[in-house]
Amino acid sequence: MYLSLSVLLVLVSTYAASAYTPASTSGSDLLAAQSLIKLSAAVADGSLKKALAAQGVPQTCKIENLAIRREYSTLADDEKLAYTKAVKCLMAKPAITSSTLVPGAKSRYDDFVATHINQTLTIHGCGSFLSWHRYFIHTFETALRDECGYTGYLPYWNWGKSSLDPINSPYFDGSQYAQGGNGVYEEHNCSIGLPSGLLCIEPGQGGGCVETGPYAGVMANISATQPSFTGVSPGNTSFAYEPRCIRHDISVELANKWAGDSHSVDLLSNPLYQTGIGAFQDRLQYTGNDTVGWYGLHQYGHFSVNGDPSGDVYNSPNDPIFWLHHGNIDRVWWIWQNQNPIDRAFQIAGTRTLFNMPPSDNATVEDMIDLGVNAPAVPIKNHVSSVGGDYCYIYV
Ligand SMILES: *[C@@H]1O[C@H](CO)[C@@H](O)[C@H](O)[C@H]1NC(C)=O
Ligand SMILES: *[C@@H]1O[C@H](CO)[C@@H](O)[C@H](O)[C@H]1NC(C)=O
Ligand SMILES: *[C@@H]1O[C@H](CO)[C@@H](O)[C@H](O)[C@H]1NC(C)=O
Ligand SMILES: *[C@@H]1O[C@H](CO)[C@@H](O)[C@H](O)[C@H]1NC(C)=O
Ligand SMILES: *[C@@H]1O[C@H](CO)[C@@H](O)[C@H](O)[C@H]1NC(C)=O
Ligand SMILES: *[C@@H]1O[C@H](CO)[C@@H](O)[C@H](O)[C@H]1NC(C)=O
Ligand SMILES: [Cu+2]
Repeated sequence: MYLSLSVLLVLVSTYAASAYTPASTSGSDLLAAQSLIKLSAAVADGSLKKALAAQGVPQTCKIENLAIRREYSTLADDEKLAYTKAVKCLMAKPAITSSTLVPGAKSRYDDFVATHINQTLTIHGCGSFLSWHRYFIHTFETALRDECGYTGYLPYWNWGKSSLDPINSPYFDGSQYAQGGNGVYEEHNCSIGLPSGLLCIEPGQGGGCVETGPYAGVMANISATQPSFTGVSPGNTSFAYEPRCIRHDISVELANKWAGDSHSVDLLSNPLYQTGIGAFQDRLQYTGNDTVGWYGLHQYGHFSVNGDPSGDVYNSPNDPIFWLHHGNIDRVWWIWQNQNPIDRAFQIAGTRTLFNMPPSDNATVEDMIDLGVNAPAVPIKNHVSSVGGDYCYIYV
């Protein structure tokens, strides 16, 4: 009796794991296709090149060099493994960052984490958010290719696909083809959803170390900065070497409520967010105002993975899902921009500090984006088009 019950349980859990079906993202995929057509037209008739040139930005992208970024779940198994292998290669290479400046930086991967921590207060909730992260993920993609022999491009995580069942999804199912698994169960309290603090994230089935998937056993090296997950403490000093496991508590509740494709479609077509880049980027990054809570898709991605470092805005790139998540952040910006490629290319809104604290001047497209040891500083205006400046990529 006992035996047959456990056999049954195994069968049921095997069935449950293999029963994952992605939810439809046809709404936002259609918007992406429409944007691609508009972008192609603006390239073909020379109008985008002219608009970029008027701001002193060259357009050197040629069709034969065009990189195509694809949705992670559409990659073949060997392509997924090649991507993961390159990420792990960066984790195994020595850091460039000086160990005096950042004692916790042990790997090339950590160089990226250190840069993000260092600038967190001037690259989120402000004018450079979208362009800074576009340059950041592009630089990471370039490092994978130039330093680790990767021949593909950065994949992205279209949140809607895993909105019904994130834990068994190709991003998090804990197989070697995923970008992680859930953490082992560890008791914990709800986490406050930042920045509004209105919505508590109920504890899920994880909370402890991630012991499955290709990054099992990988240590986060640089000390936590502002952890929101219960039981994780900030480092004794910033940038300290405080190695610890990566933890997840993937939230099915958040995925169900805030990641469905209708949220992406709303962001990209509701007239409220079509008025200008300010309204668009605010909806993407907030979790509500003083009275009403929600999860913008940017906050959703980080906080639905939760744990450490995804629950720590500063250290979030220390979780490899960061790159796929920000791939899709960049993609939704790209879709939004290319709904009107000329008018929307150079739009910028917001100041130079997180939620304008302390108060600062408005950001401009002439502001420099500095990625520390990872890449040369380049002005924002060179990051406004995926086929302008040094960029040459599209999303499919
Ligand atoms: C942390 O440092 C160790 C070497 O001390 C390295 O093996 C590991 O990959 C680093 N972690 C990351 C995320 O780069
Ligand atoms: C942090 O930024 C400051 C100011 O730009 C820079 O001097 C310092 O080298 C940076 N530190 C790291 C770890 O990148
Ligand atoms: C959860 O919160 C309660 C009440 O504040 C506290 O007593 C308990 O230690 C917390 N549990 C964890 C795992 O942090
Ligand atoms: C902070 O320093 C204390 C004393 O050196 C040490 O016991 C503790 O483990 C450190 N904290 C972390 C998170 O490493
Ligand atoms: C908060 O957001 C809701 C929904 O968007 C809106 O109706 C309300 O007016 C906002 N309240 C404040 C104080 O901004
Ligand atoms: C900064 O931008 C805001 C919103 O677009 C605008 O109202 C304000 O006048 C700008 N401030 C300056 C000094 O240009
Ligand atoms: Cu960030």
